[in-house]
Amino acid sequence: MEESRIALSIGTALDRFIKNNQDQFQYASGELSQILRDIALASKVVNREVNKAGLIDIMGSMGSHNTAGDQQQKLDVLANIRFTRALMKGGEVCALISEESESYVDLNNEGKYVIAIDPLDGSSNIDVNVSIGTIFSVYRRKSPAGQPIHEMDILQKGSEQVAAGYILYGSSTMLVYTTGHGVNGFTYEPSLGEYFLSHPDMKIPVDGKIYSINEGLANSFSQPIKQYVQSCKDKNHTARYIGSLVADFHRNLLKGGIYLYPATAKDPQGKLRLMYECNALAFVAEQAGGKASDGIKRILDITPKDLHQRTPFFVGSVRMVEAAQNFS
Ligand code: AFP
Repeated sequence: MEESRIALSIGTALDRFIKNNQDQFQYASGELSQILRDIALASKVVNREVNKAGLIDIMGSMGSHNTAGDQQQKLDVLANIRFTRALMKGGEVCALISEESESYVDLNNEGKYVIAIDPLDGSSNIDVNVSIGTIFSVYRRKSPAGQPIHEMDILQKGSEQVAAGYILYGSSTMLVYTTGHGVNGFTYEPSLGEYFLSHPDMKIPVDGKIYSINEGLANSFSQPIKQYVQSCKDKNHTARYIGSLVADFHRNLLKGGIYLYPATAKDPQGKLRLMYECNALAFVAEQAGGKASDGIKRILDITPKDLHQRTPFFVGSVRMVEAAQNFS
């Protein structure tokens, strides 16, 4: 009886974990905890819809483009609505930056936190049933509450994040986040509707054997990037590229590896967006003992000048990112 499935412990639910660890946070008033709960809740709704893609009319493109010029998929728009609503409800968040909106949204409230979010990254993979993700960063507002949002609240460096993470809608759905005290991963148990701690204190291997880069663009890589990729081949490393940043990042976090999106002829600043793609994953990577760089400097030290700014992005195992930098 003791060994039957029903007698086994189901582990620590996300809510309990957040509550138990609330004191680690410098401003432990419960607001950040509530934001994490809101993100988790919205992700469950998005997960439900993602799992139904193909059955109901939510696949395919809206026929419109977002600020980055990418075709908006129906699920992109749906995910944006879900996360925005969830984060607006409690009053903890005063401003939202999203891949799907040209400008930031000032919520005109007393909230102390600013969120940057890519509600559904890798969305061109939706229609072909490949993993996609949500990426989020949480910052503390700098200007006094109750006034209109100021540029200094929005254009903060990644090093000023107070929390960040991602949700991976993959073979299982996972929420991985950090509040600057290590990285913890939670797996969604759909029959209970809860996330449970499955990957406590995640650490990325110091070195790895996986390199993830869109080699179809190799003709337009700089010479140093070409040389680095060649060095990976010379070492018989494994090439893995899903084209969904969260999925590629997550695999490398678990197994050790590097993800690179360098400058290309089409995207001379790189393709990925600093504020709602790179910063969050850079924070998670560093908290897991890894490294994130634009090829020269630390991602978290870049002062953004624009909401939708792009940057070259090298992230993953310390030794691999350092080796790639040495070629740059
Ligand atoms: P989409 O959201 O337009 O699919 O872009 C995904 C993404 O931002 C990131 O998740 C991928 O790693 C990267 O772009 C893939 O870009 P390439 O198709 O140029 O390799």
